[in-house]
Amino acid sequence: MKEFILGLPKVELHLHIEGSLEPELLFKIAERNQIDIPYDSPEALRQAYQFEDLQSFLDIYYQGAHALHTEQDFYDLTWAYLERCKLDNVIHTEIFFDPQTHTDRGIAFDTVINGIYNALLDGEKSFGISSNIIACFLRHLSQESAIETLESILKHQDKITGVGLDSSEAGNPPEKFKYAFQLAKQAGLKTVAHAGEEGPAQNIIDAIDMLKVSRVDHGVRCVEDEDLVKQLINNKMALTVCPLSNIKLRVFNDMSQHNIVDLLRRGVTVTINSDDPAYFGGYMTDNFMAVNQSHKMTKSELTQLTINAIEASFISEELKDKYR
Ligand code: ES4
Ligand code: ZN
Repeated sequence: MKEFILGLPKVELHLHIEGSLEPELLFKIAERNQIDIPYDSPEALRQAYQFEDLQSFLDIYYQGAHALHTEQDFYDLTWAYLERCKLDNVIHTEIFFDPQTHTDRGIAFDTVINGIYNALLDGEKSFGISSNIIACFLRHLSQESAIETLESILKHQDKITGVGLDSSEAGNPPEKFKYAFQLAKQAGLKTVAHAGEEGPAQNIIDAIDMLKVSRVDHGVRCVEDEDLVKQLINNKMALTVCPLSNIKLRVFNDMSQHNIVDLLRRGVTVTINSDDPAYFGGYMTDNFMAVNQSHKMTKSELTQLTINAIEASFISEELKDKYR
């Protein structure tokens, strides 16, 4: 099955590019930017990646992202991720970035988007990997700040497909960003949001109703509301599930407790994604392998995960036809 999974074409819909920063690259970038890292080696840093919950992860993740300064840094980060995509047979990826993590410390929006975008263009040329960019608002910050960020996003709308919502879910419900998302939609951007990761099923309902999302990031707590699960099935609303992330952040105790295969068998449009692979211990193939190991899936079920991701992606209909 390892060979089948490795060879299976994959589509990634939930990947924070800052979360793909491996300790080795972090050390290299920090050195050239003359930033001090309070660890002796990349191995020592990796050892420190033990999390109790979402917030304990986010604290370390934002620290790591602060090493990124120049356009070259963002290019190198994105390029390293694309090289991993190639190894994992990822044919299309839709990547998140967090503009405010960088603009709030004086890095220009242009620096960030140009570095990421140029690497993606080269990834398409060299590896044939197609891609889209989604800019996420940090939900622990204000809606005002999100709207200010939206203005920058709109200046680069030729490179950005949609907006998302990430960071601390507890205490920052979808409702807080209703107006910012309305403005984004009016401008022609797609919308997605993290919901039902650590927050309740109600956040999934609100992301769909108030933020008009095209898909839900995580969404695994939908099972707490039977009517919602039925609605997700009927409306073919996709969930971008991140199995290894959910174990690392203790959303589930272990992989055998994870509900993704149950949801798949019930007809929910679930997909497998890597979230923050440098922090959670695995890229796309690793996530597929981990789920298959504890749930024993058929080839047809594994293939369905890719079909679901193609359908839920923001690729043009022509390109979808090519991938189908
Ligand atoms: C994230 Cl796993 C997760 N959840 C919410 N926000 C995030 N940002 C980066 N990874
Ligand atoms: Zn995420």
